[in-house]
Amino acid sequence: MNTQIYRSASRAARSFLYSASKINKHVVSEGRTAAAAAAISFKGTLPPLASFANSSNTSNKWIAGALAVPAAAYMLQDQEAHAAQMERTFIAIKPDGVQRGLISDIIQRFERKGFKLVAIKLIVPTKAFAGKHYQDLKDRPFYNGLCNFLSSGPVIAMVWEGEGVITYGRKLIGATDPQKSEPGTIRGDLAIVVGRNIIHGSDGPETAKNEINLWFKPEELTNYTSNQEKWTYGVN
Ligand code: IDP
Ligand code: MG
Repeated sequence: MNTQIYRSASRAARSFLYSASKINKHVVSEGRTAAAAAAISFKGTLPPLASFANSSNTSNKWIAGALAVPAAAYMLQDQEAHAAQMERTFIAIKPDGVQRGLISDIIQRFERKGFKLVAIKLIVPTKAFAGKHYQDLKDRPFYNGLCNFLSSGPVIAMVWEGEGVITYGRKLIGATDPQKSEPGTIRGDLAIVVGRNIIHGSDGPETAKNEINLWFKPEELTNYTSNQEKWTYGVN
């Protein structure tokens, strides 16, 4: 399916539904329930949405009654597609970043980019937990010291969501060795040596999935639509 057409169609459906909900909340909520049932088996090609978007000269009641169901179906399908598109990554501010008072600076960089925070907590990991997190490095000479360090104090554990957030999160963070990190990156701006590089970020989709599962229970991950999204994403 053509993503661009699909997105515009979904946007039109969403804005339609918003207007319809102002007209008649009861009818629309019934429509949503029906649409939720319909959406389970709804997999076909989308019919044109022009009739939804151009229906302003039609009576409000007719719009809410006749179109709430298909419009809600589009919206639900859009939410599913949107959720499926949106990547998540695990980001942690290590004990050095927390102790140096860099939490807000780091979070601000992800927020200002447009990424969405979907989980956050402050925890002191045990050494065994740190060992699990860094298990891929267990043969490296610095592994023991690294695990001691990660478990030496509070860590801000976070999950960030957005298109390309895994790869771009790593760009925001900068190279592992702060001496090689570009200015403008978190490690480039805020750290000097590799042993105190203040932040962790998942390095790929598989790692992101594993690290999110390691640090968070499923119920700790939130799902919400940010008000910014319609301004952060769009195709012209
Ligand atoms: P990354 O954090 O950029 O993904 P990794 O190679 O996965 O880098 O290493 C994990 C962490 O181990 C680094 O962030 C750093 O804290 C630490 N580390 C990596 N290389 C060295 C090293 O050569 N000496 C000491 N610590 C290191
Ligand atoms: Mg790594």
